[in-house]
Amino acid sequence: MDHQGLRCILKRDRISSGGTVPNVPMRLLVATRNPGKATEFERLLGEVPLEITSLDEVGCREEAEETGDTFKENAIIKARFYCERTGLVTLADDSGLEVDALGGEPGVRSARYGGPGYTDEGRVDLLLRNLRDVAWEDRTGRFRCVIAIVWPEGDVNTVDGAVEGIVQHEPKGANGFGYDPVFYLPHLGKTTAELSLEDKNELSHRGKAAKKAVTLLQRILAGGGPGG
Ligand code: ITT
Repeated sequence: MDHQGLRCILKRDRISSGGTVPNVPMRLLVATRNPGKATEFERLLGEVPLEITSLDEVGCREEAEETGDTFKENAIIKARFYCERTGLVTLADDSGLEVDALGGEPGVRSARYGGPGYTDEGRVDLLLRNLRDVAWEDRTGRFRCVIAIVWPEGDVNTVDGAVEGIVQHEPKGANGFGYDPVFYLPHLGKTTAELSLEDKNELSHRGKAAKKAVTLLQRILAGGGPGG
C-alpha cells in the first residue's frame, strides 16, 4: 500500500470515530476475548503510536470461527474477521502450546483442548493426565504465537515468536493464564506463571512476536506502507 492508501485509512478511521471530532488518532483494534492476552498486549503495544481499542470498546460481539490448521491461518482469520466488521486496523494473535510427546498437541487447539466446558485448570489437568507416563526429559515443548495485522484495504502482515520449555508435573505459580502454571523454563527454574508480567513479556512467544509487530507498525506508520 502506498502513502495515499494509508492516508485513506487514517481519514476513514477519523470519520468512523465520529466525524465531528477532529484529529482522533488512528485506532488499532486488539481483537482478543482472552483477558490474559489482552493484559499482556496492553503493555507490549505501549510504544505503538496508535490508540489501542478492544472488541468490547467497539461493541463487537460476533465471534470469529477458528477453522485454520495453523497458528498463522487462524491469526489471519481472526484479524480479517474483526477488521471487516469494524473497518479498523486489527491485530489478532493465535497461540498455543505444542508438546513433543503428544505429537504437537494441543497446538492450535490449545484453547479448545478436551472440548467445550473445560476451564484453564481443567485443560491443564487433562494435559498432565495425558503426560503422566512421560519422563521429565521427554516433556519438552514450546509456546508459539503468530500475530496477524489486517488493514482495511486488505493488506496482511504476520510476525511470530516461540519459547521453549518443559511441561512440569505439578502446576506452580499464580500469574499469567492458560498453561503457564505447568510451563517450566529450565534457565530460570520457574514456570511462566511465576514470572511478573514484565518478565514474561520479555521472553515469551507473545512478547517476541509483539516486539516484531511494534517495529513493523512503527515502520509502516513512518511511511513504509503495510505492503512495503
Ligand atoms: P482469542 O482467540 O479471543 O484471542 P483464545 O484464548 O481463544 O482467545 P487462541 O485461540 O489463540 O486464543 O488460544 C490460545 C490458547 O493457548 C490459550 O487459551 C491458552 O490455553 C494457550 N496459550 C497461549 N498463549 C499462552 C500463554 O502465554 N500462557 C499460557 N497459555 C497460553
